Amino acid sequence: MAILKIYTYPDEVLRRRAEPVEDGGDSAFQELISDMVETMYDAPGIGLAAPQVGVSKRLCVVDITSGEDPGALLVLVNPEITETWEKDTREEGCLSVPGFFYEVTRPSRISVRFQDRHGQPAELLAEGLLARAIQHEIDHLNGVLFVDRLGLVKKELFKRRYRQNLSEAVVS
Ligand code: GNR
Ligand code: NI
Repeated sequence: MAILKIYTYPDEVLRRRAEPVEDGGDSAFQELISDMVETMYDAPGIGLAAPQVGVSKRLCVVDITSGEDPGALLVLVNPEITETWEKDTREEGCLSVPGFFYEVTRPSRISVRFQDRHGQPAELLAEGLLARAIQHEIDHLNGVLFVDRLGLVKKELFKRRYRQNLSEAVVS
């Protein structure tokens, strides 16, 4: 097990469309999953997508209990949203955009089709924070960050603040 480096905005790996997983069964893949779970709990975060650790594959892990409930861990391989219902606006953050929190509007309930860590097909219905986290992670697999879902004015404000933040970090 290992804690992996989390890539941050504006790294290019966060912008790529990740490749479907075809080697689901092999041991290197199982090790990547374990390392991602450990990295998510260490961060701490409620989700982590493979591109955030520099791996451009369609894989993410989610646990909205941050490890409190051992049964709450989800490993989603090649996840796809098949249906959505209603909308909801809540604050989001991202381990790849540290220190920034903005309200994002997304569907409040979703149906997701995916494979588990052993390649078995599965489907789940999610709502609330779980639905939000899964959508945030699937966005990562498509090269989309939560700040891309802000309106133009807020997005420009974000970029300005982020640059300011980065340049301050260099001098101090
Ligand atoms: O830890 C995280 N919290 C969070 C809060 C609201 C909506 C989405 C998230 S996901 C985020 C971890 C992360 O960046 N996953 O990609
Ligand atoms: Ni994120």
